[in-house]
Amino acid sequence: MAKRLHYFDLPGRAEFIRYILHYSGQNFEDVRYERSKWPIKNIKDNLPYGQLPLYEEGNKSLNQSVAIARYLASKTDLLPSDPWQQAILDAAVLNINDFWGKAVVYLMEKDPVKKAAIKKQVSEEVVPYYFSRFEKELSSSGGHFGGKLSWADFILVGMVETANLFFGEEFEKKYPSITALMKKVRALPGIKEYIASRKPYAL
Ligand SMILES: N[C@@H](CCC(=O)N[C@@H](CS)C(=O)NCC(=O)O)C(=O)O
Repeated sequence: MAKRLHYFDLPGRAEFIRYILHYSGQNFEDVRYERSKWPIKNIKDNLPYGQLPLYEEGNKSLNQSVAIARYLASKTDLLPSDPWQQAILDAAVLNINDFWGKAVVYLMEKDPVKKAAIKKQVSEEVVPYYFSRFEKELSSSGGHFGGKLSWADFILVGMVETANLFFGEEFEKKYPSITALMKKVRALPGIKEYIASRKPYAL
């Protein structure tokens, strides 16, 4: 069945989905739109909520990045079968989402003075608040959310890479377990080759 992922030519809310697809060796069409040309009216108007990513599988389609990632993970070893373990990972994913929800305000702001103030607040307050907690959770459970490699790990890596790109930082550098997890995920079979073949992202 043909699989297609639509997003911008950016990591954002699609890179963790791309990672899951590459890790699980799936063939898919990685459709990328140029952010500078958005909104592309005939595409946006046909999206169920006007936003990307959108995932298509045969004649079915799904929006919401986390739902797409969880669905794809459920066909791999990245989603455990135990409901409690699943809930631990859902909580981790929602915590990462909460982090990004606070950081993304920076991207929306157009006023340069306000933008600089948000950047400072994200770097000095939001990142330390969330990253120290991610670090604690990872270091107390063998380097992974929930104790073993999962889709939640992929989401953290994708969102830290996104934050780094937009803020021009390496936010993970003071956090050894986050750094180690990023290194590990990027070296996984399928992901390693994808990263090697990928053009560097630019804003
Ligand atoms: N909760 C949604 C958020 C989707 C979203 O915010 N998409 C943004 C890119 S990350 C988008 O499509 N922006 C362009 C627009 O709104 O026209 C998800 O996780 O998929």
